[in-house]
Amino acid sequence: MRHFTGVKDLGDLHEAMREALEIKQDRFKYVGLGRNRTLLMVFFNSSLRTRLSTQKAAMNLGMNVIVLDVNQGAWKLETERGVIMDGDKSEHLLEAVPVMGCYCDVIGVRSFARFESKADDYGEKILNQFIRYSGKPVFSMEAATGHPLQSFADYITIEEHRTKQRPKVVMSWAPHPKSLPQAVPNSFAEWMVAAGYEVVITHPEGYELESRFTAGARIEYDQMKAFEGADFVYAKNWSAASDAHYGQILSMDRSWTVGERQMAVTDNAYFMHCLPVRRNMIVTDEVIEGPRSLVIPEAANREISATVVLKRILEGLD
Ligand code: AN0
Ligand code: CP
Repeated sequence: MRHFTGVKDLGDLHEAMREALEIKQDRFKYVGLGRNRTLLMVFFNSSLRTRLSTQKAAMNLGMNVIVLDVNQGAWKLETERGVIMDGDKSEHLLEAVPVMGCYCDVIGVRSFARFESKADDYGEKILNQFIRYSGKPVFSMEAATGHPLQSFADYITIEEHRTKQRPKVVMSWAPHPKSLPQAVPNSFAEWMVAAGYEVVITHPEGYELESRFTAGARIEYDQMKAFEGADFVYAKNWSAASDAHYGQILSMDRSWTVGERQMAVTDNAYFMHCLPVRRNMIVTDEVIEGPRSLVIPEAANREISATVVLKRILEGLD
């Protein structure tokens, strides 16, 4: 595998799952693979889990790791070509990216949607500049439209806990005070359909995701109806994805906060969230602390998904 930006890059999901379980049983099995190889992790945005789990994954594979927080200590970067750089930005991404590529073998990039232009975000402008100009394999650590390392970890977590051949997986929008990207729900929808599960997405009107991510899932605007008989509930906030309201908050309706009322109509569903989560906005204390909450196992599986992805990229190096 050269780059990793979405589910398509992994190929057969069952094979990926087999590798994930193999690594979970012995996470240092491939420790020789990354010898004298360097991972550079570039963060344009904050992170707790991705930062730690990806670094741990690289260490499992024997790699060296460099972390760059672009907004803390690096030069402010211009991303638009053709700009007269007489403002506060000292360096252009078009030089910075190939320079970063000089010092490493693999690059992980976190660059959230900026909500300035839907075309730029949905064209994955920043991630694609890394792919094009770094000369190195690049993987997404959450980009503008997807968070595949998270969805891979979520997929592993569901496979470990499902008791039915084809579980019902419900992704529910929930309220949040700030505009959040669609990356996590886009990827989750795409992966769950690819996994072959019964996938239902519920949200207030106006929060429709792009159909290229949700194709194969059923949209149900009534949250309680959506939750009926669910085996897994995945809560997440996202902002509007439509051209007319891109990046906007259209609802703060706290009746959508996932609590005992909604969980009561499920088939004793597990609760999932990628974290970080705002308690009593997205989910009540009782549900996230309850015996069916999988938020910590999901986070733990981030190490596993990242190890599989890095292993595959290392295997593809010359
Ligand atoms: C981010 C998001 O919703 O995309 C990261 C989630 C992994 N969340 C926040 O910014 C709170
Ligand atoms: N779930 C996740 O990606 O968390 P971080 O934003 O803390 O990395």
